[in-house]
Amino acid sequence: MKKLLITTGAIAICGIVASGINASAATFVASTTYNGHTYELWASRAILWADAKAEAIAQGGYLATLTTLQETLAVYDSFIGDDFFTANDGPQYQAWLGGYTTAPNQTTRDPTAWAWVTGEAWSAFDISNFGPGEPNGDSTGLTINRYGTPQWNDEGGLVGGYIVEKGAVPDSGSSVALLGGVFATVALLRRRFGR
Ligand SMILES: [Ca+2]
Ligand SMILES: [Ca+2]
Repeated sequence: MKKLLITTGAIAICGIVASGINASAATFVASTTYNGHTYELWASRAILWADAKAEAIAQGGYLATLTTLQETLAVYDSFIGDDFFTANDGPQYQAWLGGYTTAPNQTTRDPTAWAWVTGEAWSAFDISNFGPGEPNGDSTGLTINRYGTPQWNDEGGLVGGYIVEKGAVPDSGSSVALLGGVFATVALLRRRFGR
C-alpha cells in the first residue's frame, strides 16, 4: 500500500512537471513583414494573454498592434492557411494581439474601452473590427481568428497562440508628424516671446 502511494505520488509529480513544460513552450510558426515591421506567429498549447505579452517582450518585440485595416489584412492574409492559423471556428485557433480592455473589472461589451500595449491610439478601425456579438464581456485581452476571419474577439482564457510585432513605436510616419508638431510649437513660442 505504501509503495503504491509513493508510486502514485511520483507519477503525479512527473505529470505536473511535464504539463508545466508543455504549457509554457511556444513554437515558431511563420513570419511576415509590413511597412518595415516584422510579425511572428507563435503557437502554444494554451497560453494566457499576460503570459503571451511577457513572451513577446522577451523575444524583443510586443504583442502585435493592428491599428489599420491595411496592417490587419497584411498580417492576417499572410498567416492564414498555415499549420496553426487555419480558417476554423474555435478558441484554440485564436492568436493574442496587443489589445487589452481598459474597463476596471477587465470585462466589457464596449468596443471603445480598449487600448494597445504600445500606447498607440485605439483607432476608429479598431472600434469597428469586432466580430459578431463581440466584445461579449469575456475580456482580458484581444484575439484575432476566433471566427476564421480578421475580426477581433475579446477573450479571457487560454488560447493557442500569439502574434509578436517588431518595429519602432510610433512608426516612422508618426515620428515625423510628432517632430513636425514640436518644431511648429517652438517656432510659435519664439515668435510670441521674441526669442
Ligand atoms: Ca503595429
Ligand atoms: Ca468574446
